[in-house]
Order: sequence, then C-alpha cells, then structure tokens
Amino acid sequence: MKTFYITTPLYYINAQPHLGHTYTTLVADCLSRYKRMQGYDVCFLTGTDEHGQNIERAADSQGVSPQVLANQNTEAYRRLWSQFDIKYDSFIRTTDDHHYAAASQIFKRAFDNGYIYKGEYAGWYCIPCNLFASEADIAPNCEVCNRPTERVVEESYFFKLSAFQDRLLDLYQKKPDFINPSFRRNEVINFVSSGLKDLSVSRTSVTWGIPVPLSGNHVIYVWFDALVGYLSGIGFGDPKRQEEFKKFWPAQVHLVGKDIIRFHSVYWPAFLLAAGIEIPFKVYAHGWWLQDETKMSKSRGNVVDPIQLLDHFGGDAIRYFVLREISFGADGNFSYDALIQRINSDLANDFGNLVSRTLKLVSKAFGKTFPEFSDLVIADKERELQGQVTLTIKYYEEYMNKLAFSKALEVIWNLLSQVNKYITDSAPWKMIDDESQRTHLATILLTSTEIIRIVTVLLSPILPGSCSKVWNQLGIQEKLDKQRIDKLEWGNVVGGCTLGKIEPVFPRLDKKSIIKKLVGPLGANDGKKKITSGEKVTMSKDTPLAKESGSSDIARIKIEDFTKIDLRVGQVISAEKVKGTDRLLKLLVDLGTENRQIIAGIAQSYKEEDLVGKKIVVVFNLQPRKMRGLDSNGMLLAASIGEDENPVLATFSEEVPNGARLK
Ligand code: ME8
Repeated sequence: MKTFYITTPLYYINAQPHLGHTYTTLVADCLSRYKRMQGYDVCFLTGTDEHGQNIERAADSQGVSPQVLANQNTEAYRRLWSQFDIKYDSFIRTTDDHHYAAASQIFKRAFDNGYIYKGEYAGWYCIPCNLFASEADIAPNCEVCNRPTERVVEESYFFKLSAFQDRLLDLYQKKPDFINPSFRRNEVINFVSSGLKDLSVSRTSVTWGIPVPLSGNHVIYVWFDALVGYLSGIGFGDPKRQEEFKKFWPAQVHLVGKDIIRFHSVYWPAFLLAAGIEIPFKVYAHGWWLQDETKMSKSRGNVVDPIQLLDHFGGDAIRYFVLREISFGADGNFSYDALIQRINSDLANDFGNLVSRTLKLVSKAFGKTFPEFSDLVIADKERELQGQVTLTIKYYEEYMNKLAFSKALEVIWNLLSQVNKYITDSAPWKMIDDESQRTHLATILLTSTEIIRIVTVLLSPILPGSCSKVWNQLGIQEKLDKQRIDKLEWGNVVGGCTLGKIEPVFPRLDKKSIIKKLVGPLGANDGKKKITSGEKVTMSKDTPLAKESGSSDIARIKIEDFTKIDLRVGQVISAEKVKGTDRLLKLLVDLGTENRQIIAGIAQSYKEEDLVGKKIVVVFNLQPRKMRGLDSNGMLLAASIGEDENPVLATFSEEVPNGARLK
C-alpha cells in the first residue's frame, strides 16, 4: 500500500493556539482524509515544540516550571484539535523520552560525520523565533517578526552549514518540487546563493532543552531539537518502532507557514544530509492569516480565537471558510463578514438547500425509501450533468493533489450551481401529484440525489461532520469514510436506500445578531451609582466623565496620537496586597500572549478575591517601572467618579478574549 506522511509544525507552547495554528492543522487534516480516500496508508503528525528560552521565560513569568506550562498548553492544543474533529495519527512532544534519544542520536551522527565543531557564538538572537540575526553593532530587529533581538555571547557547538551550500542548491535544482509554492523556492535559492554561515546549534545559557550528547553544560539548539520531531514522531529513537519509521520516512510533505520556510528548506535538509538520512519530498509554505493587514500572532495579540469561532459557527464552517477563502500559499485577511457570507451563501444555500429540497421531494413523492427505477428517462440535460460529474471528480483530484483547495472547492460549487439550476428549471414539485410524470419525476430526483452523494464524498475531507449528516439522511449503508475516489462513479447507488431524518445541515446565520454577540453592544452606566467589584461597567458617552469632557475647549489629540496607545484586554490571574501600603495591589494579568505583573492603586476599591478572573483594560505598551521596589509592566484603566471616590475598573459586559486590542 502506498504511504503518505504529512506533518504540521510542532507548535510552541508558550501560549494558546490561535487561528493561524488551527489553519495549518486543518489543512493537514483535510489533506490526510483526502489521501486516505485515494487509498493511501496515511500518517498525519502534529505536536508541540516545548524547549528553549521563549518557553523558559514564559514559564518564569507565570511562576510555573516549563514542564508544567508545557503540559497545560499541549493539552490546549490537543483539546482544540479534537473540537475541530482533527484526526492526527501521531502527536509528538519534544519532551517525550524517545524524542530525547532521537535528537541526541542525530546530533551525535552529525558530529561523528564531521559536521559539528566547538566554538564561540557572539551575535544577536531573536528569542521568540529562536533565530540568529545578522551581525550588527546595535541590536537589529528580527527579520521574521521584527521584534528586537538580544545579545548572546557564549561557547557553542556549530553546525557546518556552509559545507552544504552547493548540495542544497543542487537539491533545489534537481527537485524543483521540493519547495512550494514556486515563488518561495526562488526566495530560498537567493538566500542560499548569497552564502551560508555555520550555525550555532547549542546553548549554554539555556537549561530547558535536550543536553548535547558530547558535553554536559550545553543544550541542543531548539530548532535542531524540534525538527527531529518529524523523525521521532514516527518512531525514530524508539527501537520498537523502527518498522514504522522505515514505512513512513521520508515525509511526503511538511506543511508550514511562510515564517519558517528557511528552517525547513535549508537547515532541515542540511541536518538530515549530515546525519545520513533521506530528505523529505516536499515543503509547502502557506501564507498568513492577517488581522487588519498584519500577521495574526501571539505576541501582537491580534489573534482570532478558534474557540470563539467554534462556538459561533461550528468547526465545519471554519474548515470550509479557511480553505475556500484564500488560495493556499497566499496571505488572507480574516473577516467575520466574509465568513458569514460564505456560510449563508455557499453552505446553507447552495449545498444545504439542495440537499433538503431534493430529499423532501423524494420523501413526498416516494415515501421514506428511494425507488429502484430501472426505466429512468435519461435525456440530454441528465447526460450533460453526468459528464459534469466526471469532469468535476477529475479536476477536484487534480487541484487537491496540488493543494489548490480553493480551486477544488470552486469546481464542486460549479457543479452544485448546475444541479440547483436543473432542479429549478425542471420544477419537480409540479409533478408530485401527476401519475403520468412519475418516471420523469424519479429521473430528476435521482439525478440530483446521485450528485449529492458524489459531492458529499468529495467534500467529506473538508466538511467531515456535515457530510456524515448528509450521508445519514441519504440512508446509504456503506460508511462514508470507506468511500474511495477511484470507485466514485455515476450509478444508482441510493435506489432502495431508506432516508434518514431530513434536517437542515447548515442553518442560515443572522449576520446582525451574530456580529452583535461577537463585538458586544456598548452598555451604559449613569455614573452616579457606586459600582461594586462584582458588577460590570462599560464605557459609554453618557458617563459623567464623557459629559464633562464634551466641551469644545479640551485639548484634542490626533488619531495618530491615540493609536500609539496599545490597549488590551487582560484577565486577572492572581491579586495580593503590596506589603506596607493600603492602596497598592500586585496583580498577575493574563494578556493572551503573556502574563504580566502590574502594580495597581485599587486596593481600596476591590478585594483581592473579587479581582481574580476579572477582565480588565491594560495599557500594554507603557514602559515598565518600579513601584515600591516591584516591577510593574503595564497599567490598568479605571474611572474615578469623584475626587475622593475610589477608582472603578473598566471592564466588559460581553465575553472577549484575553489579549484582544481595544480600538
Ligand atoms: O514556529 N497565519 O511554532 P509556532 C497562518 N515551534 N499560519 C500561522 C499564523 C498565521 N497568522 N501564525 C502561526 C514554530 N501560524 C516552531 C515550529 S517545527 C519543527 C517548529 C502557523 O507556534 C504556521 O504554520 O510559532 C506557522 O509556521 C506556525 O503556526 C508557527 O507556529
């Protein structure tokens, strides 16, 4: 049996997953379901990258050990994947025992083969990306995430990347399909052609990592460690799983975001060549989901929360939207408008409506069981549709094989629009009570049902839950996940099947009410009433402060000045009195991407226990300062109603994710 090994990146566990991580994993899930339908023995690997300084620091700021943080956030990833019905075959954690063995072994092999030597690293390093930056006198910003880099000077083992320049260029030339899309290939070729420097592959100032097998005080560079996860995830390093490793390696495709293409198409093949292991067939770098035209990222805090999407729209609608909305490889701006539009028009109208009107007519005309007609009158219209089905399957496969998901969906929707037109033009509802039209009626309804059956199979990798509902309504006994594309041809499969319960699979959404729920209405407070810590208050133009400042003589600022202030939603994790003061509380606040300590003068308004769990507004980009000898990193927003009244925290009357920006 042909095998197909597909991987997602192993995600950092310093924060919760967002739509970007969900995207790559959904694509991998969809592709592996599709490959199974093509008859492949598939292994789909995902997992978590748990070592390194970024994790060490995140754990430190939350007052937990890196292992505790890793355990918590790995669970968040697993939970989310199960909520999205993502069916991976293997989940590798870089803290798994056999992964330690695998990473040490690869490091040792590269060393034994003469590709690793000891030296000293002096240069700049981006902690969030774990990327070495180019030489400069003052700290350059990271070329991937644009954040400031930090100085690192320490003893290090170096990997002789420079020795692989020609071999890599040769690889890109001989295997033009190795880097995808092709425009990324050119970027990588330019990078490699401009000269490769040896790469530092161990750290002594970091302890949270896999020890270098040659020396006790070094840990393996986190990218070297994490990339080996693609091997250990299928058994490398575990003597009992050698067969599995041999069966699936080399991987057919590593799916990654464009941010990490260099690690996968330059460093990774070089590490493998150095260790004498075959290189994967393909690396595919997709684009970014943007929010307000900038990359959605944990550190920027402009992320779309996948749980919120699930709650409001369901997993299948999100799967469909992300695959249909942007062509795979390009960037795309996330918008609720576009999402709701796709759900209502494509899913509810074009597909959902076709299913329910066809099956309702079948049940009205023939009862619960499909007729087994042998004398259908196949005319030109039906023959044309049959031809369209054959072409649709062909193009769908061609596009899916190229990972052109949006195009594959487009061809299915072309077919759906033709069937919808066929039904509308033939008006079968007018024939229900006419005995003389019985065969004609059966022909129309069975033609439409047959197309629904085929489309349901083709869509099942993208909409697994909804397609299985449609399948049950069709009443076909054979399991949906046992369907094979090469066996998918026109035939009277539903004849004799008994319909399941006919229910709408994609209910239409009311855009206004859903946007209102997502964004939340502005509440009002008369400003006179003292607000207790349990109540919520939202800012409104009717509050006294707003009235007072409504006069024309206030010093107005420009919008550019306002946008310099980065306000974010935070949630209080813990609160305690600062010793020796009546007014100050020391808070630990979850800002979505990180936890921060903030010292706030609100002890007289709020009891510590009333604050825990509260959503508040934080000035995110305020310079850190010391208060009573304690670091305070940010400021809370609160209103003071009168001169001697205690401050009241600004909070929210609707659910809002931690880290969301206020604009
Ligand atoms: O880079 N749009 O982990 P990571 C689309 N641990 N995809 C996005 C995205 C966005 N806005 N943001 C993130 C790491 N992604 C390393 C990987 S692999 C051996 C080690 C997706 O948690 C995309 O796939 O920063 C991107 O490459 C990945 O998440 C980065 O995840």
